[in-house]
Amino acid sequence: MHGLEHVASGKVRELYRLDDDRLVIVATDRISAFDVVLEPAIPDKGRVLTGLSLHWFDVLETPHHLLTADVAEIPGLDDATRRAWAGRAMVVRRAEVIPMECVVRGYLYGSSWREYAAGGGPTTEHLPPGLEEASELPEPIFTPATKAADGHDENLTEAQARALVGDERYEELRRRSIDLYLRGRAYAADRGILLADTKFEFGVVDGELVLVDEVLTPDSSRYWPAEAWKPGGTVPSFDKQPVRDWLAARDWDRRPPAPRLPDEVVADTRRRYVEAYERLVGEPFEAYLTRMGVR
Ligand code: Q0N
Repeated sequence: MHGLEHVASGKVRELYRLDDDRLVIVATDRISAFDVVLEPAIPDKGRVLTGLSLHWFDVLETPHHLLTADVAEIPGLDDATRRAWAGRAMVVRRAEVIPMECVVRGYLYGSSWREYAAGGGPTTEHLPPGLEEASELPEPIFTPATKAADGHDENLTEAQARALVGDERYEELRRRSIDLYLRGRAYAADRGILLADTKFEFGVVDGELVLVDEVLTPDSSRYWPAEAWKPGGTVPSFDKQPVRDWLAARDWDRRPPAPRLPDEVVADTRRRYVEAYERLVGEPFEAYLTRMGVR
């Protein structure tokens, strides 16, 4: 037992209250595909994602909400929880979260490609005609979305986004988001990984606009192996492709529950997450686990 008040559950993360000013985000090993949480979990996936967020907070040098990822600094945890949370928990400053997901896309893919191919919509309103699926965009586009009541993302037109947060805030969020995306993309490209698109969340603490939530993780971003990218069709996901391929071969109708993942698919997927960590951070994942007191 840890005694912290549970604040919210996401598909893969849990949020707790530490005190009036601080929250604890715990990344679990749950994995989702096609918006459904699968079983079993992927061992250490939450630690890979937390390790990647810590790395990006470190290298991006942008105002953010992270205070510490050292579980020794969380008061009142029993030994079992401290061990379970090591490497996967972040203590963060409580922010007033901006109610808009700041999506940046450098390539035309996924829901945005489908929208474009069907004749256009909010995410593609400023794009030229004649682009192919997975093509690199002339410049990154800011395609914000809101979380609808059912938890599904709803894309906003630029006018809707401006109305939601105000013109000044909109322009600040767009500038900060595109700048972070471009810097993250250049960093990843140097390590053989394409950052196709990503989603940032921001909040306000003491009047300052800070990056919150997870940052440039495989769950909030679309990472592609650089050598596998080719415009004109689908591109395999760096992390989840083994899961997607296995589910596709099973002919699952995408209604829960999904079929249970076999051990080989779980092991293969874990390797892909660990490889993403090692390529992006440039150290063995085991070194992260040791530093965080996990093993
Ligand atoms: C917050 N969410 C949405 C964790 C993430 N620094 C903050 N201050 C206040 N609220 C939030 C943060 C952050 N980060 C962010 N909800 C509250 C995403 N959650 C979903 C559940 O797990």
